[in-house]
Amino acid sequence: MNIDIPRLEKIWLWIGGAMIVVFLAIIGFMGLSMGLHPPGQMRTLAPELVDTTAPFNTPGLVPIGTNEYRATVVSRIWTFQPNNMTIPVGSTVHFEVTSPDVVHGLYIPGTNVNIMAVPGHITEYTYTFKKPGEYLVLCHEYCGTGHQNMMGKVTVQ
Ligand SMILES: [Cu+2]
Repeated sequence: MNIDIPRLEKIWLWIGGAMIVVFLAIIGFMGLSMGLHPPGQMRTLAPELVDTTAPFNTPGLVPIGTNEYRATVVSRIWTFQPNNMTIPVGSTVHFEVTSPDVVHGLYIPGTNVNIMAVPGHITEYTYTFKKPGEYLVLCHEYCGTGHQNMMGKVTVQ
């Protein structure tokens, strides 16, 4: 089959094709040679090992200094472990979050806490709660039929 393509159209097809090749080459170079990856997912943990691997086998809030805490959170269908945390005002919380099943999110409205809980990865984020009050903890990634019930609470007093 011989299709008669106008010369100008041929030129633009080649330019478009060349751009795709260049862009893919740049992405490949950055990903493979420069080691770029999504932020906050440096640590990995196989989903099937979450319940038997420290610290995620004992999720919870642990004081690690003056007004400083480490919150080890397992997000699973359809709850957060722990889903109720109480801290003094001004506390800095180092979140570390993972999931043994599907992708979840940990979002605390009114703060910058917006964490992806991805199976196989441990996502970390640090936040200082300067205002007292009750903060809602929500899953913001649709994760199944019980998604709307997946919530928790941080009380800052
Ligand atoms: Cu969820």
